[in-house]
Amino acid sequence: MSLDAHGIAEVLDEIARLLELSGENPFKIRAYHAGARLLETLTDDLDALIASGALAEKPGIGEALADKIAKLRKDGRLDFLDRLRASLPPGLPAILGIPGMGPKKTRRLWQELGVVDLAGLQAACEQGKVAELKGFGEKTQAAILAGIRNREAYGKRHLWASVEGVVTTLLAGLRALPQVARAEAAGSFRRNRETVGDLDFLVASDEPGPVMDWFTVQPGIVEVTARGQTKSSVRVEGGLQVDLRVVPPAQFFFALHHFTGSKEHNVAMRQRALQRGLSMSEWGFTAVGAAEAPGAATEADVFRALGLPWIPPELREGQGEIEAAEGGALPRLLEVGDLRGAFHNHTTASDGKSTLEQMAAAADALGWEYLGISDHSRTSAYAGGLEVERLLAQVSAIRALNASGRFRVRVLSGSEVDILKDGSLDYPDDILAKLDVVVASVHASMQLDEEAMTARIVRAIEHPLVHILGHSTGRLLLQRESYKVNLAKVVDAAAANGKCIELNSHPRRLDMDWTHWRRAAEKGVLCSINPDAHHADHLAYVRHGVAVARKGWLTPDQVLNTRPLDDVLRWLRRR
Ligand code: DGT
Ligand code: CA
Ligand code: CA
Ligand code: ZN
Repeated sequence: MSLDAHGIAEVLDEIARLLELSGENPFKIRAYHAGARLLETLTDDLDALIASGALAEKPGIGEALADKIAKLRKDGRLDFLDRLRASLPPGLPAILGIPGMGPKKTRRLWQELGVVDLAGLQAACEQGKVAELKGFGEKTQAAILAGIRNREAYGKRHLWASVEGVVTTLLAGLRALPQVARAEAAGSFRRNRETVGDLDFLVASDEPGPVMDWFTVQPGIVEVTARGQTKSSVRVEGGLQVDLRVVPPAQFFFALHHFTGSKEHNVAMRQRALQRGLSMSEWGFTAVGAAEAPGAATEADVFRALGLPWIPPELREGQGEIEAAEGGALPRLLEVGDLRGAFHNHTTASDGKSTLEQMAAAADALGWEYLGISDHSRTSAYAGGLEVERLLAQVSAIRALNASGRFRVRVLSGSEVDILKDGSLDYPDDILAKLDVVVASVHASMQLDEEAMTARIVRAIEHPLVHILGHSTGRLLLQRESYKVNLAKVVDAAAANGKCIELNSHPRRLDMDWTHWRRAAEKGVLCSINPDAHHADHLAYVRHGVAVARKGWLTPDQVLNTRPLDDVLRWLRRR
């Protein structure tokens, strides 16, 4: 894969670090760093500079470096870099990831203590050897140890929902600065990925200095890892990295598009631009031929220049969105306001924290027409699963509540019935038949092999009294993998039996995963956006489900709980 100017700058910085580890002479090292800075701030078109030979004329570049940049631009890799890496102990570069451990210090620990990897570094610190080295001391040694222990937290991804607060706070703060014309969060956050690696903020301003000053001293920042005129990076509590880039207002929408990504989407857009005689980068368009390069006063202008309508960020995953946009076939994506209710929610009868009445009141407050109550079934005893008598008592209570007229919402009696190990259900048919809505879920025996698990779930889907398959993979994001299941077969079974698959909106579940919905919907499978609420406040989780549904290209008519009450009742009763 070819690299853009920023990608190449990162490689040049890496080369500089590795050269420093090798003990190379400082002039050589400085040249690579200088090359990286030049590329980061390049306003000319890189391809044109390479083609004309003008790159080698730039201050501090020279023929050799220009040659390496051209190779990186073309192939995305360098033999030179591979050889450089191979010449060093393979565990050494990882030490550079520890805060405060630059190449110089790392080289000294290697040369003087024989430290060649993180495990060796940790041992040396624990034995007190690092503190004894000239220029290190107790404090540095303690900081290195803390850094090693934090590494795991720093390396991980973060739930979308858990970083939303940081985004909201920083955006509000940035937008309030007098120097800031615009501010947005780009990257995977803007694309509604269910987890994010880091946050990418973009600001339009002619005065980056004060913006960076403000950004790097915000409360909650535990470390400033880079502080520059155009880009700064910090870490906040929990290890989340936050990047801020400040660009001149005229570049803002190009940069916003670029740093929203995805990489795959960007590559496809760049190819399309080239076919139209435009070279595209995060700085803007450059005309390759005689044509004039258009600017952009909105993000839609960027797409318009390539003959496309604006593509919602959620769809920019390089999965055919450009073709769909070209053919006028972009979907009208689901919105939270399209929802008229939901089916999978718990109460204090099982493991919920809110009563039936509190749940109904919360649904009323959202203006919902219907609210499904589906508490756990008897086998899920750990979760207060209901014995048959208690379930029947709840059915009567719900009937009475609806008759009382206390709430506008129509409460539907239901169950989240366990799919037992063999695929049978946790209540007999005559009991299930009394319920308005039956959600069937796997909660135990998750270790089955793929074939057995798939057969188990398919059997539940085929059960005539089941309406909806609950959280279809059992995953807990960043905590527990999906159980082994062939989702293509599950989707086919749902299609063949006219069943609905849930999009569980709990921010740690969000399954079925967004990558499966487009195909499922094309096969006619209905989606149900369910909050799986265990508290009245959790009904609002549906917005996370909607975010993922949008990534899955879902339109309102492909989602059961956009339909009015009468249609929903008809659909539920047709079994
Ligand atoms: P993340 O942070 O792992 O959740 O995912 P992203 O998509 O936020 O990725 P990130 O933070 O590395 O970069 C933000 C965007 O910048 C990415 O979606 C596309 C753009 N970008 C970054 N590096 C490259 C690159 O080498 N080539 C291209 N075409 N775009 C890139
Ligand atoms: Ca990111
Ligand atoms: Ca980033
Ligand atoms: Zn469940």
